Amino acid sequence: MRISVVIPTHNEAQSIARVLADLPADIVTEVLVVDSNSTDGTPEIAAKMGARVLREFRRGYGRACLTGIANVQHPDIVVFLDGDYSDRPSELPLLLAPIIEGRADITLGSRVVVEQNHAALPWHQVCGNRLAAVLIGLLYRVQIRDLGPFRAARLDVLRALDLEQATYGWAVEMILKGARAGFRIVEVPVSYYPRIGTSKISGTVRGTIGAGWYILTLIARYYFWRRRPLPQHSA
Ligand SMILES: Nc1nc2c(ncn2[C@@H]2O[C@H](COP(=O)(O)OP(=O)(O)OP(=O)(O)O)[C@@H](O)[C@H]2O)c(=O)[nH]1
Ligand SMILES: [Mg+2]
Repeated sequence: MRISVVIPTHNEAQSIARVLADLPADIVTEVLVVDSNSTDGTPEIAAKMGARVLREFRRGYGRACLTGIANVQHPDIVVFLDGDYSDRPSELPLLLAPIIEGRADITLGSRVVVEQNHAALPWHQVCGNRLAAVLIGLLYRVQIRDLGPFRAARLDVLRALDLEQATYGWAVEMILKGARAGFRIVEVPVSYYPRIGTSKISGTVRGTIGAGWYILTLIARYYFWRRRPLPQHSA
């Protein structure tokens, strides 16, 4: 099995070395750091540690992940991981197992299951993600509890979903389209710690409200406004 790991970064010089060092080298085939305009030496550190670094000058978390998907070198599975050392790269096998065993097409690292994680997750993020997860359960019949960034999927599944969300929508698009296409989405409990360095997205109440509103409207939009027919997955 070939495993590619995609890590979006924007000024994560304080943490990127730890993230890369903790990746299980015997499992991972390729590490792709997709960097947007860092000014703190993040890409240089990543390159020195053996990662392939891509420059993506357009900002947006989803954009960086999409650029990663477009540039991975023929993996069977793609793993998405943040560069702030909130997730533990050593837990990557937990995300891979259900896919390798043929039980899942997409796996999502859920941060709300492990009790010790609660200090690292601000209440506004927990509430926003819970609300989105409940809505997804009702409208799309996928039972999840979180919208964590640490996740994995088969490359052919990602390609079939024709993902396009370049910002906050990334967190839900693969779940919504994946559910509608009949792919199996499995949640896996993972550890979560306070980030190293400064927040770029949802560390603030303002950021969470912006992201939350965007995500909730997208859940409704994809449900009511079936813009494009999606490929039906059999088996
Ligand atoms: N390439 C790229 N990476 C980004 C961009 N914005 C954020 N990132 C990276 O995406 C990852 C997630 O960003 P975070 O700031 O941790 O967002 P968050 O996890 O919602 O918020 P925290 O609770 O502060 O951790 C980090 O590795 C960031 O460096 C961007 O515009 N482009
Ligand atoms: Mg983070």
